[in-house]
Amino acid sequence: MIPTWRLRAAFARRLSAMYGAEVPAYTTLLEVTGEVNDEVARRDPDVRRDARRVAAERHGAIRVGTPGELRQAAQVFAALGMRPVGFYDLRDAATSAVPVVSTAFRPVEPDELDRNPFRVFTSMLTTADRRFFDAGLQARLETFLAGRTLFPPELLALAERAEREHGLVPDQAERFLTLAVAAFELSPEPVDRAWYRELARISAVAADIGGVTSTHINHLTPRVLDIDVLYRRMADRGITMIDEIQGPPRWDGPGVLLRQTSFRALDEPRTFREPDGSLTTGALRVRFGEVEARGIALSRTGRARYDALTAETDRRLAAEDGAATRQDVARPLWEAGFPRSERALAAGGLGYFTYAPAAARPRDGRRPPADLAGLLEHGWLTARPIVYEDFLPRSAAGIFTSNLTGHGTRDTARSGTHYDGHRLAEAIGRPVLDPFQIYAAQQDASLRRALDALGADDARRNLCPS
Ligand code: OOG
Ligand code: NI
Repeated sequence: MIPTWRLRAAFARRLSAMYGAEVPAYTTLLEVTGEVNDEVARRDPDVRRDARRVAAERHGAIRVGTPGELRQAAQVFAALGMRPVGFYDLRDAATSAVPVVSTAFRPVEPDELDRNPFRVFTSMLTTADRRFFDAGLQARLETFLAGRTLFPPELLALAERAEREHGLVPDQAERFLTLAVAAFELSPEPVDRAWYRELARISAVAADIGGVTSTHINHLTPRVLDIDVLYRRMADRGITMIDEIQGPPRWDGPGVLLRQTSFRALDEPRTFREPDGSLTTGALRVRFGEVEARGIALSRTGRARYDALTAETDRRLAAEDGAATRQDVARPLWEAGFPRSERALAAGGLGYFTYAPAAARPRDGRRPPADLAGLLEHGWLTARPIVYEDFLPRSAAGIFTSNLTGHGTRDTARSGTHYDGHRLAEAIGRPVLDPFQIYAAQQDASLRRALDALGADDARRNLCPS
């Protein structure tokens, strides 16, 4: 039996090989990422511990058209031990027309993340949203989508079995992986020129999703340990990067959440069916390569602080009117408004950590203090950061938009169809998990164990009330 995590690792590996063959610049990105990661790991023993996980770490992005397609994608990912986590509404987060709502499929348990953390950011077109599609176009779009098959029945049957039995026997695993990777390859099927163009006028994303008869991996993203060095090296190799690194600035304090950047989408040859029925060769520019640096997961309080700093950076940047970069404006704000050390982040309840009794804790009969700050400061507990495993809506919207050719159109006088995590869960037919709850549960369990081991009864009552 090939267990779930081996299926996931093999899928990620094969998808990466397939995408490298389709988009050669992605292979360059992997090379440079590998170089940078080796250099950082040589310097930093802390990082070396995670090097194996980081070297294999990728996220992908796919886009589907309907709740039915999303449900099927969820079935394929369930076979790989990946569950929907988080709800992202990109319709309002983007300045251009991005008519989608999204979730991320990923492993949830810490040991599963350690084995292979592969995740896929998955977006669904909101065809009923009147800001983008009128009733006539909605109906034609839905008819078009209802007529296509993204995932063949044999793939879905194998996925159901893999989910039920927590793995597959080797022959079936091979068949499942072949079909699953093929479902995300770029299709040679001709693109209907007039239909694609009609959708692209409204939104390039809508055309990429609903203008073709299949889905494809949109990008794959390796994890890099120094994204600023990587950004410069890619530029040195002559690859055009987007203007900035998205997310928190580089600064002299703990790295948190997620910093991402990408190279611009490249022309890819595609076959078109012209209005007169003839076949021609043209190009579409939708797929790209992205890279990311992952930092510490933030609690709701920490996230609110991050969002406030981001909003303040926006305000000041607008006031500077082009005289300063985002990085220049953000850094001093962070230095004034964000904890400068991991310990302060932990003690302030802004970030998530796993806690353990310190090996060198006081053994002179003193009682451990009742508060987290005291336990850390006086050497009773050690705190190890929990890595942020999710995404940022604003960066996601930025990634979408920076790679679109046109801005599209949106009728802002109309209101959008309402979507939230519950509605998305109904569409998927599976619960959409709350990322904050996942991190908090992991942190709380470690803290409880550590305090019990220390016999820190006061702290236990104070910090773990339940
Ligand atoms: C997904 C964009 C979001 C990220 O890393 O934030 C994303 C897409 O372009 O389909 O992948
Ligand atoms: Ni991405």
